[in-house]
Amino acid sequence: MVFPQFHPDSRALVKQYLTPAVYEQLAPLETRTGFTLAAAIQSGLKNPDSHIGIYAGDALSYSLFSSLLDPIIHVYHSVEKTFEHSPDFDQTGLNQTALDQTGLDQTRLDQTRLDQTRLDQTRLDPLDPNKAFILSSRVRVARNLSGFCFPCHISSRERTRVEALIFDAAKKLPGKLGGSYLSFKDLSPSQMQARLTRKQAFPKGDRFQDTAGINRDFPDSRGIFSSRDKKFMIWVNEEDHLRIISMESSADISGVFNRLCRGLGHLSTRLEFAFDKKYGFLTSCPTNIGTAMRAGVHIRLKKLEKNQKILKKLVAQYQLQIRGTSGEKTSVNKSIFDISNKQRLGIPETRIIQNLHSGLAAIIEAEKSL
Ligand code: CIR
Repeated sequence: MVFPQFHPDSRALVKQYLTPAVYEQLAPLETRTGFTLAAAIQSGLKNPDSHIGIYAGDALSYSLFSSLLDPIIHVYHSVEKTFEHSPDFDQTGLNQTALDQTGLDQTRLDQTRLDQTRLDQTRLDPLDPNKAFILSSRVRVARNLSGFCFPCHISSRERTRVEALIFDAAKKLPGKLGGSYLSFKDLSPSQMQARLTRKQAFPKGDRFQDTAGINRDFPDSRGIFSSRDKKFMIWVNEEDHLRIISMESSADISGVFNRLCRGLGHLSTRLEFAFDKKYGFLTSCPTNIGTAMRAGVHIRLKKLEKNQKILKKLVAQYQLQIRGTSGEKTSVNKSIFDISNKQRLGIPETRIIQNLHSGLAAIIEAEKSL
């Protein structure tokens, strides 16, 4: 057993918390599916600019490697050392009898609660009624199917089975959520390129995901389910088995969230998601656990772009995050910022939406006042 050598310039959290003692404890272990510490830290070893530098290969990785993952999660998510994820959805108005009749056990019930959660739109004032700043709103959650390896460790056979299960569940989505599935393997390279340009497909993952093993066999068993109106989507076998997305070109973040809740509720009756009382929904990247939700907008801020100190202060105050125009690790284009929630773990989904809404209202006020 040789202690791994991280790049001298690496500031990855995995480098910080993988002490010789933790390494000695974890290096000989493997999960039931054979996932090891060596595989989990590959991406961090090969990418010196990693922020955290570790991925989970299956649900059990979280408990088996907890002496390394817990301190990373504690720091990244700014949660207590003894964190847990117990979403406190408002149960008022929940028809318990109806839920009992579904025959779901308690764990399944916890998962379906999001379906019962609706943001009362009257509680949230319309943001940007003149459509001067917000170009689009998007809410996504990541999910993995219980009992299957996660994408960095999954076999080609299992990945195909995951795709089939998701396809079966998606084709039963009712009403406006209903649509069709596009399998990437049916596309020629030029058709794939055209879809990528129109953002109707997702590309191979970045070098962080690549070195973690997530891109293996791409584009096999990958694809996108889209509702007819293109406002509800499921990315299949990207960084997680499912990325469930609700989006539209408007500032109606609560409407977008409510659509996501409806879709997720239907899917949860047919698919069992990997969930844990301490870590919440389990994802490939530990940055996504908990609600596994990112809710955000594309917003044009011409004045705040030149006054980023004010913008950064507001973003920190409301626990938000700025990303580049095209997402993680990209730059800002034409003054369009991607602003979304930073908190995901130990916070209910509805509070995430409310914080985002309040933060965006304050940011728009600041932009107007400059
Ligand atoms: C890193 O450690 O920097 C990469 N593994 C990416 C972390 C951000 N997570 C993500 O995009 N899901």
